[in-house]
Amino acid sequence: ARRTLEADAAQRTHRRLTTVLGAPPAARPADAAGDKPHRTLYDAQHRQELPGVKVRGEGDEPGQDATVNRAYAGLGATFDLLLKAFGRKSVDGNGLPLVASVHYGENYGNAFWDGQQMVFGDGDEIFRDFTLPVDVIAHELAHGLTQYTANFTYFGQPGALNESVSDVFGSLVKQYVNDQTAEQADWLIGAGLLAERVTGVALRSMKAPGTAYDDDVLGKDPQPATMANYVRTGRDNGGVHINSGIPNRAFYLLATALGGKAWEEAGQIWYDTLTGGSLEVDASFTDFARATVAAAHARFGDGAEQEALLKAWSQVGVPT
Ligand code: ASN
Ligand code: ZN
Repeated sequence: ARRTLEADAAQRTHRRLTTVLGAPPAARPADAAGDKPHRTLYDAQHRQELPGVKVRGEGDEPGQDATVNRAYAGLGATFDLLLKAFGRKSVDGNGLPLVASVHYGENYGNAFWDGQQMVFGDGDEIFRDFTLPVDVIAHELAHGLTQYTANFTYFGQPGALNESVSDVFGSLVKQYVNDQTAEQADWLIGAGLLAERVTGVALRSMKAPGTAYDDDVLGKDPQPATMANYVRTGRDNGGVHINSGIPNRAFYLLATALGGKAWEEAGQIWYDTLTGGSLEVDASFTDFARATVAAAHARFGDGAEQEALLKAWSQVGVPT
């Protein structure tokens, strides 16, 4: 926590200097200074045109639509974690307004970040409403965070890193909302999203990749837990939602080895890595792992963090 405060102080100093030097203010609404969220929710009314009809703006009271209210709260929770844990003002670090559309399409069984906003479907025969799990909301918003930082190319290993970063911050937001330690967390992504008829507990498990579901319709969770089982495929952009299991588990191993609130140390290391500017957009797992080691060293020095990190990457078979 001490080092977080130091980082905050450095950032404040930087901002002051920037102000003195007269950098032009970035374009954003006058009421969005960046330390408060600026959320706008739209109802796509089951069409596939974005954004749809505006149904809730920042500060508006909750309405009748629980989906809108969950999305609004989930965006707020993600914004809060970024600000309180990492001193970051919204996903771009500059108070970016957060936009989401719900009720997208008919029986739409997915959610996504389209490069500018979040989009949530109501689900189908396999998935329920995609706003139900807060980690899924945070996952989509974290694609925006990645876009504004490391910007990992959405294919193969950098694509799996892109997906994994969204799962990591998705899980951290859920743990933050529930005030859970790493030991208390379930490390599931999308718990409660699977329809009743599906045999499974979630979309993915960071703790035990490959065990989230095993179902007649959905098939078996295809995620590997280590490099030995890395999946080479052309599907899913080269398995971005599959091989993300490997860095996901590395994060879980680190966070539980360190104990306490996962965003304080493990999350800080991932955040520093993502925002550190040392990674190429086509980073491999090893590039990323080495960058986490450098980030941990810069923030925490030689110590338990460094040791636990090297062990975590070794356990999932990623060479550092
Ligand atoms: N829900 C998915 C995701 O955010 C959508 C996609 O495949 N890009 O990863
Ligand atoms: Zn994703």
